[in-house]
Amino acid sequence: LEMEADLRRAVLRHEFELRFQPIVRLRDQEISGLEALVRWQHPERGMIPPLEFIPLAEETGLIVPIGEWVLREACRQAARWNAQRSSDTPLTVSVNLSAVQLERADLPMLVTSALEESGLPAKCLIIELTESLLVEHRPETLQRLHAIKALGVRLAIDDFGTGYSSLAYLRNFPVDIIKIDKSFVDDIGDMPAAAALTLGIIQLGQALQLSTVAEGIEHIEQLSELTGGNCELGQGYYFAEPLTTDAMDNLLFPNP
Ligand code: G
Ligand code: G
Ligand code: MN
Ligand code: NA
Repeated sequence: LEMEADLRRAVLRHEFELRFQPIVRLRDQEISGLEALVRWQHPERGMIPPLEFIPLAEETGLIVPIGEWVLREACRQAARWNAQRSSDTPLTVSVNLSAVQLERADLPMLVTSALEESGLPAKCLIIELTESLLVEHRPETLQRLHAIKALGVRLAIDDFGTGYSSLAYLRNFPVDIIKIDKSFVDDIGDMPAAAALTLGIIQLGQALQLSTVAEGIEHIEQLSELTGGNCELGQGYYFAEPLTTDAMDNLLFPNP
C-alpha cells in the first residue's frame, strides 16, 4: 500500500526516466533503432527497475499515465535524434505496451497525438506487445491494433516463443516484427535444440516477411550463429545495455 502511494506520487512528480537500448542491424552492426525502457527514480530507494513496479502500475491503472508519458517521451527523443542525424534512414523507436493500455478506446488517439506533437514519422514507431498480453484479447483489442497499424506504426511480438500459442498469434494479429526471446539466444551455444529453434523462428519470420530481432545477445558466438542464420536485427549487452539519454547522445554523436 505504501508502494502504491509512492507510485501515485511518482506520477505527479514525474519521477520516471527512459533508457534506450540500441537495436542493431546484424549484417553491418549499424544502429537501426532503439527500445525505450522505463525506470523509476525513487527519491529514497534509488533506481527501481520496471519489473518491480509495472505489475503494481497495471493493477492500479497507473500504467495508463505512466505509459502515456513513456510513449510521448520516446517519440520526442527519437524525433530529436533523427533531426540531428545526417543519415537518410531514420532510427526507429520501440515502446512496450501493457494489456491495460490496449483496453483503452483512446489508445489510437494517444498514438496519433504522440506522433503529431513530436513530428516522428509513423513508420519510425514500433509498438511491442507480449504474447501474454494477446492471450486474453477482446475483439476491440484487435480493432485497436488495426487502427494503430493504419497510421503506419508497426507492431512487434516481444518475448516470442515463450507464450502458449506463439504461432496462433502470428496468424491472428497484424504483426510486423518478431522479437526472439532471450532464453533461446542464451542457450544457442549450449543446446543444439535452442540453436535449431532460433534458426527455425528466423526462417518462419522470413517466410512470413516479418523482421526478426534476437534479444539478449551477449557473446560473439551467439552473434555468429544468428548472423549465419540471416537474423536481421539484434539487441543485447554485446552491443550496448539500455543507455541514459546523455549516453545515447554520446553514442550517436561522438565528440571528435
Ligand atoms: O531493462 P528491463 O529491466 O528494462 O525491462 C524489463 C521489462 O520491463 C521489459 O521486458 C518490459 O517488458 C518491461 N518494460 C520496460 N519498459 C516498459 C514500459 O515502458 N512499459 C511497459 N508496459 N513495460 C515496460
Ligand atoms: O521488453 P523486454 O522484455 O524485451 O526488455 C528487454 C529486457 O532485457 C530489459 O530488461 C533489458 O534491460 C534486458 N536486456 C537487454 N539486453 C540484455 C542482455 O544482453 N542480457 C540481459 N541479461 N538482459 C538484457
Ligand atoms: Mn520489449
Ligand atoms: Na523481450
